Amino acid sequence: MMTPAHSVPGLPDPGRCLVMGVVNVTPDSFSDGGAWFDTEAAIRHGLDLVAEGADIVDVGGESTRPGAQRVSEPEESRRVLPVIEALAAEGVCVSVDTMRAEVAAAAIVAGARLVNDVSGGLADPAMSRVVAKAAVPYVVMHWRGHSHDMDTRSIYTDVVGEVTDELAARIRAVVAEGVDPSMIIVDPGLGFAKRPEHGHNWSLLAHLDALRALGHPVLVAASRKRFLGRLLAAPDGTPRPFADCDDATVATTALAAAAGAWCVRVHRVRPNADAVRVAAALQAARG
Ligand code: PMM
Repeated sequence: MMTPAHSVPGLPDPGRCLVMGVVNVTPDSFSDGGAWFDTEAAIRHGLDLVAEGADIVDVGGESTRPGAQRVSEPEESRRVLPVIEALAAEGVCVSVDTMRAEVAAAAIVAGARLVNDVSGGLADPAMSRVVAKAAVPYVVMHWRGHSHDMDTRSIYTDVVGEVTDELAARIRAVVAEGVDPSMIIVDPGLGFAKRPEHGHNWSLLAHLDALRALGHPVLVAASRKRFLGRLLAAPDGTPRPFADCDDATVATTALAAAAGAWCVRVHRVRPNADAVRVAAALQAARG
């Protein structure tokens, strides 16, 4: 069992794996689309997640579910900015889940302390400069293209080696744009150009050590992803619905925290916050 390898400037450091709770301000997200689309409901949900033990609340306004089409920049800003502003005003550590530099910049002004970019800087060439200038932590996720056709890009001969190499290339690129290496967090991008039927996500979860060897904190976002629904499929092969995969998510959280993940991104906070505490207690008992 391994403790998280790093603390990140400006973010909480409770000495255990962090818990990032998700607020998707979207009508159509992968796993909780529509539930928090209303601004007031999204703010309430963010505060509830903190009360349940979230260290960070991740606010996103664009669905990245497989096949999703993009929303416009003004619509994305309209969705996320009031929620970020209200949560930050309550003292919540907020991250903005966006691929757009303009949205990230406005979110930082509104109080976001972390930029979570599922494209790792590939979707918007201006993103790394915005992050560098604001000197905020930056989640660089492994990504091979937008959601509408990402499944066609999920071709690997060695998924762990290729994801690690491609993340290393992204780290070099964003550092070349001025991002401070101590602000970079890496994420294998479970479910993004990773196919449940090919075991890509399981291979990555089984080899978090390879990602940790990049020298940056590792964020793991397995919550309610398709590969869990497939694992738990009914006898006739029908995948388990997303919202019924929360117990399996908790299991991935315990295992990822035990393997040294720095943070888990989850939809249901309380059981996952319990799981990271279990992993931390075991680690402490081992000395
Ligand atoms: N997955 C989703 C959205 N944002 N951010 C990071 N860093 N890593 C992820 O794997 C990730 C993300 C899609 O899941 P959701 O729509 O269920 O929130």
